[in-house]
Amino acid sequence: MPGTLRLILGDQLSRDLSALRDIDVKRDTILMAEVAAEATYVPHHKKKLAFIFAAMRHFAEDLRREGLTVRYHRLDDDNAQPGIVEALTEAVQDVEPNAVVMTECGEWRLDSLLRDWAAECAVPVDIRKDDRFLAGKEDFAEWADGRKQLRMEYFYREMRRRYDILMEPDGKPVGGRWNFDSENRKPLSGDMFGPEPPLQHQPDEITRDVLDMVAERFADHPGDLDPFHYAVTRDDAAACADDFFEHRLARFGDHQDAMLAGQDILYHALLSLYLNVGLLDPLDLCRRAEAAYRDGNVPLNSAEGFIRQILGWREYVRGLYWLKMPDYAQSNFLSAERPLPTMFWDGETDLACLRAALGQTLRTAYAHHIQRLMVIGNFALLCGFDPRQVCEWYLSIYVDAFEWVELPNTHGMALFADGGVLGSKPYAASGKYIDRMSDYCGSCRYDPKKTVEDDACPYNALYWNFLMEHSDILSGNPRMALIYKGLSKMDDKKRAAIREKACAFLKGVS
Ligand code: FAD
Ligand code: DLZ
Ligand code: SF4
Repeated sequence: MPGTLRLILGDQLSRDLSALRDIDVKRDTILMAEVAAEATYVPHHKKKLAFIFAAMRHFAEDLRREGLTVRYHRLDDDNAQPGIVEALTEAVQDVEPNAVVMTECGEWRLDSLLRDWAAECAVPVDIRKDDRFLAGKEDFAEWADGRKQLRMEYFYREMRRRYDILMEPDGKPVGGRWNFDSENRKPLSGDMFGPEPPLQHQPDEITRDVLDMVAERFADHPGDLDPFHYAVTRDDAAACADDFFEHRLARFGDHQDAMLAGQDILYHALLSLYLNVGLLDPLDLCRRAEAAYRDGNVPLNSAEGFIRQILGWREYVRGLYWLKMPDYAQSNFLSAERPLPTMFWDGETDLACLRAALGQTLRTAYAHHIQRLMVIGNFALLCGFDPRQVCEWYLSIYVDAFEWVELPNTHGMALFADGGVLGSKPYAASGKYIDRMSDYCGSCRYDPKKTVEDDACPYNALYWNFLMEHSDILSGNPRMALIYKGLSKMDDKKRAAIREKACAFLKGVS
């Protein structure tokens, strides 16, 4: 009797994935395929490719150890398949299954290809919900239905209630407030230089094989491949989570928005990559953060801040992605059309903050949220780079980047290209903000306190110029009222000087 063919994609490496739940060990076949189409639809960072392929190969080994049959295509196999659809078609012919089972795909692009393939398939195809997420697509659509504006904060409160996380028995939030964001912006302090570097893993033989393959086949992709220390198994990812809970969570809250030269991670988790491919479970991390607070090991602003990122933001952006795609990716609210300059791919710029954030990104395939949002994203917003090119860069370059999470964060949060679907106002900021939240400016050739002088910080003129350029569509935004009030006090001479300074800078950016 033929069994079922079960597809597992590179970001579905969870043993309790819906597609694996009722597996028949003796009869069923699991299909996993490293394919060129997924490896090259954007030029992924070399470390991202190595992470995904190494994690896929280790996961396949774990399944085999359980006695399961895994049909695994390596990219360097003789029978490598060009894409997931081709791998499926060949497997259906060879295995002759009675049905195909898969878990819905994370990206709209591949999801529609797979659904088209399923509609034509000779055997029944069961596409199951991805219940690793805490809000289903339908839940989110129901929550969004009839709301004039979608805002993460209200969604987050519902999720807190639904999962009973950081809640008092009377239904009120622990600590009397839902959100301790205002306590997540402590400026730099002298004792911040001390977090232990996060746990690093040494590549085993399987990973070393992958590293050789990536070095050979993807030499033209961006980023450094070596050294490679990311975890690629569930156990090692769990050790990374333990390391975060033990050494960094306690100060995550206070210093979430801080940036320090030479400190890639600070008190951040460095867990998004493991969550996004299925090696860690989001609910488990939220419950552990809550327990750490209740046991008196971490303050409330840290536990709540961390939980808000996962139970709130992560679920919210995923819900919004599926609610709004495919049109979401097409909008360009600020008509930004400048091509993305080469510095994004080679890191070469004399702006110290940008050089640090881009350099770290190219080296590690990781930057923390404020670097992504307020240094790189803010620069792209103020310069008016084409949102499609910016989004493609973010999708390529970060080890945790899958479109369902990358696109809302980049297109919506960082670039305001969606005109306010995700957030209520653009995250535009001058060099003053970066100076307040980081120590980058001290070693920069520019001065964050100056705007039009020769050595003035470019972010300053770009910021005011951005506000002037878009005043027709932004000045009416109530959350921008104070900023535009400030601008209205600026005399014409200063405005003209700022415009000239910004234009001169933009001319030099290519
Ligand atoms: P921490 O800061 O320690 O946060 C803990 C966890 O919360 C993260 O692991 C992540 O799972 C979740 N989280 C935090 N912020 C967000 C957010 N805004 N959206 C969704 N989840 C969040 N995150 C990705 O996972 N993939 C991306 O491709 C991605 N692209 C981004 C692009 C831009 C322009 C911006 C501004 C943010 C992007 N983020 C993305 C969100 C966030 O920056 C990363 O999740 C975070 O930096 C990952 O590092 P960490 O694990 O140390 O996170
Ligand atoms: C990102 C990625 C890459 C680089 N390679 C593969 C692959 O070879 N095989 C695979 O099954 N998945 C890969 N992935 C992850 C997919 O792109 C991902 O499943 C979809 O984009 C949906 O999120
Ligand atoms: Fe960045 Fe401006 Fe500070 Fe230089 S002066 S590090 S460009 S914010």
